Amino acid sequence: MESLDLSNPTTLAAIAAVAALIVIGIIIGLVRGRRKPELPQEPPPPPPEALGEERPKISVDAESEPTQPLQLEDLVARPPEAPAAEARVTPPPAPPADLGAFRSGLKSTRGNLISRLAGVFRRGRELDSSILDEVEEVLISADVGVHTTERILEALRAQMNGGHLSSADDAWEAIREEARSILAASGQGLAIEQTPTVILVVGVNGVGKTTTIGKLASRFDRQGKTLLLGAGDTFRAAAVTQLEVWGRRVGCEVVKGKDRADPGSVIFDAIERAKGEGIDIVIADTAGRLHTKVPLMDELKKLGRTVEKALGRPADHVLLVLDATTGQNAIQQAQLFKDALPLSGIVLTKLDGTAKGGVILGIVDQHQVPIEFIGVGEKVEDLKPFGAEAFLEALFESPEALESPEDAASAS
Ligand SMILES: Nc1nc2c(ncn2[C@@H]2O[C@H](COP(=O)(O)OP(=O)(O)OP(=O)(O)O)[C@@H](O)[C@H]2O)c(=O)[nH]1
Ligand SMILES: [Mg+2]
Repeated sequence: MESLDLSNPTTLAAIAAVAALIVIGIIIGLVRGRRKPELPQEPPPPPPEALGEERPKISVDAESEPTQPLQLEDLVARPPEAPAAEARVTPPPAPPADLGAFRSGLKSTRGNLISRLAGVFRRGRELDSSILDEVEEVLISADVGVHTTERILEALRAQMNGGHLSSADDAWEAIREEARSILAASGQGLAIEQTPTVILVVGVNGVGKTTTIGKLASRFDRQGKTLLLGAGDTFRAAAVTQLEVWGRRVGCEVVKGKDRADPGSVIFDAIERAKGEGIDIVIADTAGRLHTKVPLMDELKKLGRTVEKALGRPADHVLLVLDATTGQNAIQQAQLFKDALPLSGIVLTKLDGTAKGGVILGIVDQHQVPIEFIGVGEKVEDLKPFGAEAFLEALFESPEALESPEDAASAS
């Protein structure tokens, strides 16, 4: 074997190259062997209990279904006693607006109107024109009024002549349908679109204006609106005090003037203040005055003009309060107020009393002014938005419903 010539530079260079390759190989081997431990470790998945600790707001339900991807709603805190399954139940559709209130409020009406109509349409009776005379008598005695009674009879007659009434149920349905079309524009609610929205509340003495204002203010307050009440009934000191009591109860301020101040100036101040302070709603009380005294009606017209001056437009809503127990008189009052101011809606109070609810049909039909609220008691929660369907449901509940012992007693 030939010995290496270490004096030869070529041989030396080859040896150096081989040595360098060996060193590089060793280094690469070392690096490969050490790379794994040097890399940062993937964090181990936290145990479920640790997750539970970190996310105390996640519902029990979400944790019991670990295979489900986490949803945004799972991160929303829920009270522990409200299981998620319950929270996800679709709420039942809202019942027609306060059917219960109408039922009890119209109890005497149902006793009067519906049980008597049920008597007219008793089963097996032949439907001839003599039946119309009886229906007429019942409707008139239920305060529906001559004008509206005639309208309903006309509808019945037309159906009868056209051969569409073959049973008592058909006749019953025809009356209900006519009532539904009379009430179609009622119960739309008061639009609160402008700031401030001004609501003038008018009506004769004692119908429930101030009480209605208090109840309305409470409703709006619960809806998060800011309110100012205007004590426009400056003729009686007690009227201002009564409004102040409601203001304190609701937590809103009352703008008042000096004794016997001009009602216009009080309402003007209230509107100016609401404009300055960005208040949502001004509700103005007015004196309950005798509608037969023309100068007092003139006063109301003047008040309307003052509102327009302060607001730059007429009052957004003029609500006429009528006492349902006054029957046909309420229909006449509506006419007089309508002549003084453009009425936008009616509040019919005291339907819990001896009122005959038929008057609702008469008022709306005759004056074409919608009913927006009904009063069924003196408490703050006794003002209900008028819902035509609920009203009809309660008023025209099947005659059989009256055969329950409770209703039979009220019908007698
Ligand atoms: N049963 C019943 N009573 C009511 C209802 N609304 C108001 N009242 C009562 O009717 C009476 C007169 O109510 P007010 O609010 O003072 O009537 P008003 O129209 O402001 O009367 P004046 O200020 O005198 O013009 C009060 O005793 C009220 O509690 C109602 O819906 N049902
Ligand atoms: Mg009053």
